[in-house]
Amino acid sequence: MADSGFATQLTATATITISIRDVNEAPVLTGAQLSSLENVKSGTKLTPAVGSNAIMASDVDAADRNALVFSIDSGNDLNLFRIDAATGEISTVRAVSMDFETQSSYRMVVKVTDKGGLSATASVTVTVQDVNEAPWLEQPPVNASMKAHVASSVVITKFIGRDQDSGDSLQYFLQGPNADIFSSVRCEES
Ligand SMILES: [Ca+2]
Ligand SMILES: [Ca+2]
Ligand SMILES: [Ca+2]
Repeated sequence: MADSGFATQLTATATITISIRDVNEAPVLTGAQLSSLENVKSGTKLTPAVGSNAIMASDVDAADRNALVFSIDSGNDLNLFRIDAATGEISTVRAVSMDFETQSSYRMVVKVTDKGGLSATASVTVTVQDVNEAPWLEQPPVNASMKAHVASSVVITKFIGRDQDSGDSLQYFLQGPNADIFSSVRCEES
């Protein structure tokens, strides 16, 4: 400020203090594509799929940075998964948690909340990878009887093999001390 009414100009200064009040800002969450083999045991952590990062959250407020809380907002209807509230890591809950043949992918919405109650959500997909599972005989071994001196190609007994994996074809073999008497096993689809 200055006046100009006289030969000598006078000036005055004042200091103004502007205080900026911190306002809480919402966290930011990045979703992920996760992956797991089927049939993994409870507590197995899901890993990022090829080309994807893990779930990541950030918050511009310094006080919130290490205090973000993760939760699964929706999509976990079967309670197959749990999320670590502090790290955002997702792991399986149930003993046989995911069956590729029943469902090969899941989609969930994950939420992160800061101390002030502001939140962000992002989607997470879980891809289940197929594992070859052992076949089984539907009918357990039985004692079969037959008459002596029968012609060849007589059906003595029948076993039905099953396999969970849709792409598998089954082969049947006889094992044991007398296996060579019964020369061939015929497989029939049923
Ligand atoms: Ca915040
Ligand atoms: Ca399988
Ligand atoms: Ca199989």
